[in-house]
Amino acid sequence: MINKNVEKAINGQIVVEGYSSNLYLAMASWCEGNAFAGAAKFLYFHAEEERLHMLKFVHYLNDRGGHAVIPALDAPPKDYKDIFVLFEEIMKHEEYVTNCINSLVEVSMNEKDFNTANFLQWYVMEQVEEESLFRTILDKMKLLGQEKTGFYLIDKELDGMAVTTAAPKV
Ligand code: OFO
Repeated sequence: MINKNVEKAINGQIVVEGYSSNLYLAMASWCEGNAFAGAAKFLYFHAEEERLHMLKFVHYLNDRGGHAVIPALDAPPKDYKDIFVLFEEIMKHEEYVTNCINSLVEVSMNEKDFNTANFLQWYVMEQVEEESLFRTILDKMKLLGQEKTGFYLIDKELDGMAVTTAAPKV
């Protein structure tokens, strides 16, 4: 039977992953509505990836004899000043998620739940990849410039990246 504090912490992370999925879905919708088809495609993929992050926690908790609770989620923001600001928000959000995962590792270690600590290593590495991915996108945006032509070019770039980097994986 999984430790109660670890169960509570994982249920908290289910909220975070579910919110991440909805956040990127809302961002994809904004992109689609603002003629950024490539960014929309990329973010629709990424929303799905976050849903799988949530699901992986749900299955793990239930497999360990806990109860994964499917939560109500806060509504994500609907509007963004421009696509650069939107990706800056993603970067901040992913840094927040990294901190959440690290706290979860801390809880599992404090409770001597080494199975969970081991399970969480996948997420620890995933956050390294996610932060690196979004940092690269922001760097490219800075290079291309935050004007119409730069936005157009980054949208093309994201269209290609949607296939290669955001394919759902669990
Ligand atoms: Fe973006 O990694 Fe899960 O939340």
